[in-house]
Amino acid sequence: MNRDKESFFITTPIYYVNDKPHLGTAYSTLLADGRARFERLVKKDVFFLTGTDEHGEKIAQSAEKHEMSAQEWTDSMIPAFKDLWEKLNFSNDDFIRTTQDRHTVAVQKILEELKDKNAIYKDKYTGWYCVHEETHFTETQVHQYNEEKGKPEEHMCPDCDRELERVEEDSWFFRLSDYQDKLLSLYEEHPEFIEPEIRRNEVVSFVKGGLNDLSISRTSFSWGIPFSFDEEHVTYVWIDALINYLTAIGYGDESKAEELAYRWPADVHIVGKDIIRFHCVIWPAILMALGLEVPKRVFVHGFLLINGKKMSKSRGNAIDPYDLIKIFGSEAYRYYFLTDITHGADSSISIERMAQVYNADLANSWGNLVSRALNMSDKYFDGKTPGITDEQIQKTNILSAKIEKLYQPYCEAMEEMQFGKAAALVLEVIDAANLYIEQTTPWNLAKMEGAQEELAFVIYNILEAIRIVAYFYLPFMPKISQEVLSRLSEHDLSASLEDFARWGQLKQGVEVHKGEALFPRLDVEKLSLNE
Ligand code: ME8
Repeated sequence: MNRDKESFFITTPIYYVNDKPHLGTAYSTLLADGRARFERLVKKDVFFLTGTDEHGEKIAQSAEKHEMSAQEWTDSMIPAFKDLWEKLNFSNDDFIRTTQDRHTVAVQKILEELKDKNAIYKDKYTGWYCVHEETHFTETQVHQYNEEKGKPEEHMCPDCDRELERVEEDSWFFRLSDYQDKLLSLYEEHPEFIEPEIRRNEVVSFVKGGLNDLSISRTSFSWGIPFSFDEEHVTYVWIDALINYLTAIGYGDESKAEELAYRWPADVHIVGKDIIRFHCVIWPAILMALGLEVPKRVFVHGFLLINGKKMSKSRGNAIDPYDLIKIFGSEAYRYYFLTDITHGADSSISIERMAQVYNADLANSWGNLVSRALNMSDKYFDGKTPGITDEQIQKTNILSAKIEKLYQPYCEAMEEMQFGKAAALVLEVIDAANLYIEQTTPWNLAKMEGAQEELAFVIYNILEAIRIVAYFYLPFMPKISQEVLSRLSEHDLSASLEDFARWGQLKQGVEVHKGEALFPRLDVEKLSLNE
């Protein structure tokens, strides 16, 4: 917590532990990481939260299948998440697990608060429950879905078409039906609360259709957080899960009251389109009931499709993120998923496309530029960056002019989660620098008598463009950017993006390290996941 700076609190969904992390969950986390890294560059005080959702019937059933206790089972799944997140260089500031004590404290306190405020009540619940989706459905919803399918006698889940469980038990209910008007006003007064617009429209029409009170406790199993005032009841896993966003910033811990006030409301919750009702309807209603502010924004991303089809193990089209990392490396993995996908929409991904992007943007453009420039600097200036006059630095050239126009639109695109647009702006500078090399032909200048000053000017400009581009690429490829900067003897990366991007700061006469090729070209014909 640094109160001199503006807080920026960003979250991912917390993932169920009964599945290994996969392309989809890695994607949500990557989007949050790209944004978190950008916000750190513009000097916000970022708190980036991710973690795991470990309670509920689905997890309890998985544990039983594996002949483990629920806690043993969830513990055994954590390393897979931590390992992949580390491989992809995610910079989360916390990793919350809903089985941690701090979370039990926060959930129980919130339930007590909701009870004190008369926002919850006890009644009988009869209805249907989907264990896979961890979602309740009313008689009408189930009937309507199955009738539309032409099988009115069946009780399949409207979301995933699996068999539903009949539930008849005592339950605590949250008065969600009280919040219809308040939620509709929220969407209207703050259209930015749900982005993109297509998802906002979906939520608005859902809420306009009417809201039922929500069952928030279960008595039929015990793997959950017990209500402190009614211990037979465990908390409905979605209520438990949503509260993680408050637990992590200190809800329920008196000593962290200041941090809570500083961090809340969250700036962005990143979620997939499958969980918008929880985040855009139930969550703000709970917060309203508690008298807390609602998050500033829920950014909803689409689903990744593999060659146009939904990815799933049963279809056999799932791609293991580790296989992609093996072929492309984790930095190119990040670059591809951050830049080649329209983040609000469903997007097809493929290895072939990934290889194309890798070869075009990374091997031929960025990698090639760095390698040519560093080689020339090494060759013509004795392994050092060239020295030039102040007058030359001030002289506008095609590259400094381009860089001057980069900061503003790049930041706007990053703030809108349009990472592809932001990266395309950076790539324009790289293309311009490669063209500048072709046009200025430093190799000819090197042979020409009296052209030494001009040669120094040209190489300086190219290296300066590289220095600045590397900084703009930090949210996308942090390791490669750091590597490029260190090859230019640039080790202090603490400046703000705006300061760092000011033309003319390349250190003169410092060592340049040629290094290995950053992105060796891939032979697309020979690519195979089984290599
Ligand atoms: O829903 N493409 O956890 P979960 C893109 N525990 N993203 C995908 C995806 C795909 N094909 N498949 C999954 C839960 N995701 C709850 C969340 S939050 C308080 C509780 C991403 O493990 C997407 O973000 O099922 C989706 O929302 C999330 O994984 C679901 O993860």
